[in-house]
Amino acid sequence: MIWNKVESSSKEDLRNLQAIRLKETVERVYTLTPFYKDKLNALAIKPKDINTIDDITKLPFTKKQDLRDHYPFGLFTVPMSQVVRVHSSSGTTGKPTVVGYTQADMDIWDEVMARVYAMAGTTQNDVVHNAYGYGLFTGGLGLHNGAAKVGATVIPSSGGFTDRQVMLMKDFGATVLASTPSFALHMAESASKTGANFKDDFKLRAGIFGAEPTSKGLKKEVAQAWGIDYHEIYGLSEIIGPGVSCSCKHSDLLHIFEDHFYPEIIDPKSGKRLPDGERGELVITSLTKQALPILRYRTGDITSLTRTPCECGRTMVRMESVVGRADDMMIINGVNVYPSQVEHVISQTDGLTLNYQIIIEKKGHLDQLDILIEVSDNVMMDSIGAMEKLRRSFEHSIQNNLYIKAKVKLVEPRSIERSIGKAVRIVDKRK
Ligand code: DLL
Repeated sequence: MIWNKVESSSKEDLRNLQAIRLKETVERVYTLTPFYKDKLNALAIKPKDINTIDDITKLPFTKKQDLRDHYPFGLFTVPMSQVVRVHSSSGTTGKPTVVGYTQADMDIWDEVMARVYAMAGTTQNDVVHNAYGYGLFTGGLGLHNGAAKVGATVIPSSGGFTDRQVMLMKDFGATVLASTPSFALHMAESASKTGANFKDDFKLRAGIFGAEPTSKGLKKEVAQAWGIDYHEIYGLSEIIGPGVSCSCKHSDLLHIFEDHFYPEIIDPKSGKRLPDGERGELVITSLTKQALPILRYRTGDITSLTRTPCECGRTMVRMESVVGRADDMMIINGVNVYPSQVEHVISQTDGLTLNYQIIIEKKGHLDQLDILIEVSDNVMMDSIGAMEKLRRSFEHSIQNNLYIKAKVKLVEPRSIERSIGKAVRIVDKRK
């Protein structure tokens, strides 16, 4: 089901629309924020120099630090009397990055979220169980308003209280689950602990999962555990919140709503634009935002773009699932590794679960990587020989696949602390 026919626009129509919107955005930030005026003047760029969407490469980048430097509302282009909502990014250290919305921004957010729900086939006949956290984090309210816009019944359960959530999902007949993938797995664990029969006790048929990097293995496990279609959603508060892109039922690639958010991929080191298909850092320009328009925002997320047609009929550019964040990349004795690559190797190993934690420490001059992993319920922890064999075989797989040495510790099922929102996978004690 396609929510808005713009999602199937011709390339030419889309480029024309993007050009008009980019020009308006540049004019807006140039006249209303001294920050962008100074940046554009320094590059000798005036709004009149922006005429096609390809002119976007003339524009400066915006970084998270720029938002922090103007904390809390310094980059807003409207008076506070026009700001109807404030959210912030989910970082836990330092000052958060604060974002604001006018009513028109809220309407766009609802619109793109309705497109997301339509991708997951959601209608007024659905019951959406929303376990994303409500509050300053954009997940809860973003997923809430989109579900309301398509007319579904929303259960605003927020995060935490896992056992209770599972009970409510069953009793209220939820058909669509919205949560982080790690929390969905956590809820599946909790449901199976109670001896639930997933097929008969629950009515779930689809899930909208995102907000954290997730390996193919974990996605498969969530989809299989609940017996549902897995739709991945991507987004970030600086651009709108959830609803920048989402995967339809035909592939794992995520359609970017590029009539509102213009994507580019750059080499994170040189800042040079990379061609379609190559992995690099995702940069996004908001094309319609009023309260906080943002030029070429460096998301820090590593992905690639593809323009091959999709069977669903949507023509908008697609991104692959985020491989990791540029700043989550672990450099272990000179080798670059993303946590999702470790997760992938775990998912390929029988007897291990996707509940794990990576701990990095400095031992002398060398980095030491410890991986703590819970074994599956069917692994006999009291068979020392079998456990040692499993441990060694996994250590070899890590070395063969990722070219790093790791010390692996296998632990009992359900012994690693679960997080309510985004999973905490890495503890870097070198920092
Ligand atoms: O996490 C918005 C969101 C809420 C997206 C609910 C999806 C569902 P922030 O708290 O600002 O916003 O964090 C944004 O989360 O730059 C990525 O690093 C990460 N992220 C979001 N979606 C995905 C995803 C929300 N599907 C940051 N895969 C982004 C991987 C994701 N990482």
